[in-house]
Amino acid sequence: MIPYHAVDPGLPSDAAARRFYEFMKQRRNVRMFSDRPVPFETIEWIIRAAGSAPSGANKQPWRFVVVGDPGVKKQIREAAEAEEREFYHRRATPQWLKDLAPLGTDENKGYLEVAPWLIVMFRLAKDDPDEHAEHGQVYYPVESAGIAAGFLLAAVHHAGLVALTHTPSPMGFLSKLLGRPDHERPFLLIPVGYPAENCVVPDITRKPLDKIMVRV
Ligand code: IYR
Repeated sequence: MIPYHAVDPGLPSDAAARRFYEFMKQRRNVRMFSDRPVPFETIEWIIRAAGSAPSGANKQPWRFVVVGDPGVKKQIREAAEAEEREFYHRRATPQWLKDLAPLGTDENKGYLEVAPWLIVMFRLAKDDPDEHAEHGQVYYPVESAGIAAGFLLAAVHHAGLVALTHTPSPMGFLSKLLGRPDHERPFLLIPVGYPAENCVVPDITRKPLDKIMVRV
């Protein structure tokens, strides 16, 4: 065990918490990206932040595959759009389509080529192999990856960039296209970049506190 030192926000906790809320509520999922370049080093810092998340038994069951190559981005776009065509025209239930309508989404995913970076996040179903090719266990990998994804989105926002939590379904094509091993399972496809100049987002709201919190 080593000593733990809390951060000093320099403000009372309620003011500090409120400031962070005001910052985070500005974050939005964005589907209109600029092709303005983002340095790779920025992406590295964002992924370090994501990788600082807590995880089951500290197994850190995640991998972040960073795609900047235009040819690979094109392949991902084409494969994602093929799945999305199936989704919008066959797989989605009428209720699902109705629930998505306010977001104005469709099968066209041009942003997968426009955004300078795609972070393809995988969760590990087993730990990475050791020198004897033995895979250790991981614990709560979905919860762990979800927490790391939240850290990643906050880090993107903090850097003045935007992202989208995109889940083309099924996502198996990402394993194939990126040549990932079987113990890595596609989790989220996250384009990252600057917003387009004319970027707009759906006019949606978040539930108020009394709808999400219960005090006992
Ligand atoms: N994957 C599709 C559909 C979609 C599903 C959900 I749940 C969303 O919150 C948004 C979209 C798409 O990306 O268009």
